[in-house]
Amino acid sequence: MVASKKNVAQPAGSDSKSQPPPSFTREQDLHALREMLLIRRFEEKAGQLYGMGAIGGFCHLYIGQEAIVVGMQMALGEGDQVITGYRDHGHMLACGMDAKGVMAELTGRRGGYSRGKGGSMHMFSKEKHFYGGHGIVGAQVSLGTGLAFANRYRGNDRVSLTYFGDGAANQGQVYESFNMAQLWKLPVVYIIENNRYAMGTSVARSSAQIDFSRRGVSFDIPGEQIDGMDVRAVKAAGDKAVKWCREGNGPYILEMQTYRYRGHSMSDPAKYRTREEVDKVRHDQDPIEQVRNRLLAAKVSEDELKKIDAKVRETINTAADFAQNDPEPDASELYTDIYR
Ligand SMILES: Cc1ncc(C[n+]2csc(CCOP(=O)(O)OP(=O)(O)O)c2C)c(N)n1
Ligand SMILES: [Mg+2]
Repeated sequence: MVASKKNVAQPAGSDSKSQPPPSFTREQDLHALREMLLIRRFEEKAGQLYGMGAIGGFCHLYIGQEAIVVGMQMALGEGDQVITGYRDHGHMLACGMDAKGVMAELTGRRGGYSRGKGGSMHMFSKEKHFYGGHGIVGAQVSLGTGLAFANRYRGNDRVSLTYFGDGAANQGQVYESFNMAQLWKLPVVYIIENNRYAMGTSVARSSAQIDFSRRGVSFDIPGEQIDGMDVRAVKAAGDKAVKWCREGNGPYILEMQTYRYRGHSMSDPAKYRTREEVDKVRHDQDPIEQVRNRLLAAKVSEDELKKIDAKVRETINTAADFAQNDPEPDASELYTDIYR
């Protein structure tokens, strides 16, 4: 995964092709570490609970991709919005949603964000400006563009971060959205999380143009390929793209080159890639290890890092306990919050 860029209609001063990402302060690295660990430990626990039968239905883990949502969130301001597909636990935690509420939704309990009726793919938080959680591949792209349209219409300066996968990038409504977003100069950053697979289909087998940063070429939407395993590169790209949108220049595309360590969902035969491929990315590019190593090199002690991990584990264990002990929704909830 080389962070090469083939840009179109680049904004001025954007040629950072061979430059290393700007460094983080120690505080930024510590923050990124905490946030990424929170997501990883949450997902590991969700995987365990699923194995125990405490979680039913679909469940898609985000392990390996943590640097993307954490880096992008560091580039946002209050009121900016986030929308994504079904691999959404990391996005919610990065937005500041409570791990207890997310975990309890996975287990179908009352205290879940959708009162236990939405499950893994369908949670929302108006307070944290998180608009879901969508199971239909690509559907969130037109909705995210709609959020940007509303911002433009209301004349505020909010930006919509619209996340989708390499597989979703081949859906038709994505290009209808691109057209309208550029036509009306809508403030939306399209973040394509290229984790190299859509279920069991590799990008090479499914995509005529595998440089996703170029998917906006015919609409004149600028795009960049970013090393999505390096939280500093993500944050720097996020800063630039969000600024571009906030200043009224229209949409921006960021292709985040990343990798998912686990299967597509909880049932995945894993026959489409080798164990060695997964191990190599984990070993060479893990987003959390990168930050840990930087912090150790900056003389942050192993002990301090262990304390951070212990605190994160405590948060996750509390969330898991809550999610297993909170009552299920009352039967009368079957008839609330639904279209009839
Ligand atoms: C419209 C639609 N078609 C097919 C599916 C089945 N499906 C669920 S996930 C998925 C793959 C999407 O892959 P990608 O966009 O790369 O996201 P990733 O799972 O890698 O995060 C497919 C085909 C669906 N949910 N919706
Ligand atoms: Mg994918």
